[in-house]
Amino acid sequence: MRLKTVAAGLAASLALSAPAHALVGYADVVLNFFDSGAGPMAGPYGGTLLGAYPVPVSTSVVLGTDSVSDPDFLSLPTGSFVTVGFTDEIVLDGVGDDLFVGETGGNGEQADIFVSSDFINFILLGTATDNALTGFDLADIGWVGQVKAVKIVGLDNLGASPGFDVTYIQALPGAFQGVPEPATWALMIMGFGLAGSAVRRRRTTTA
Ligand SMILES: [Ca+2]
Ligand SMILES: [Ca+2]
Ligand SMILES: [Ca+2]
Repeated sequence: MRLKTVAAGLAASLALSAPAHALVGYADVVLNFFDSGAGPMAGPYGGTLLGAYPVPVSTSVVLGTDSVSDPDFLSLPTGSFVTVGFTDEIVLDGVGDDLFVGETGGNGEQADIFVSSDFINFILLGTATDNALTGFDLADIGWVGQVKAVKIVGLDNLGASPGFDVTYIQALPGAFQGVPEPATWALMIMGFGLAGSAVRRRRTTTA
């Protein structure tokens, strides 16, 4: 993670438009999970940093923020994946790194990170490493538009809990905009209304 770039991004986005919402967005829904069978047990497993592992866990442990008091994780052995979505943020390419994937425990694990705007086509963004919050810049792949889903695919069976140990997925200010405010919605609806009446006028004219 390039701290200077992140700091510059933070400063720039705060100067341009103070977000009305939280400063950092987190993936908030699990869309899909696939168990490749490469791990030691069927279904989602992982654990807590100070507890036992590998143990069965809910895939939802990857949602929301990381917490020192509750550092649970989902392990993804080779070929296993989890797909998460951002439903209360609009994730876009902002200044510097935009998306971050957290992994706990340094055992050399890696995962390929894919992004999608339509839940169908997933584009490779890069490879996340172990024991860190790996940052990705959407500009590096020429990404345009909104990231609605992020897919994390485990690449190995390393560590005491085999596979890539996902803790959380985060988007930075500048990389997302809050859900449109009521005033913005009103403007958008007015815009649609105007466009609609223009079409109606043209239709009337041609008729
Ligand atoms: Ca960016
Ligand atoms: Ca690990
Ligand atoms: Ca592991």
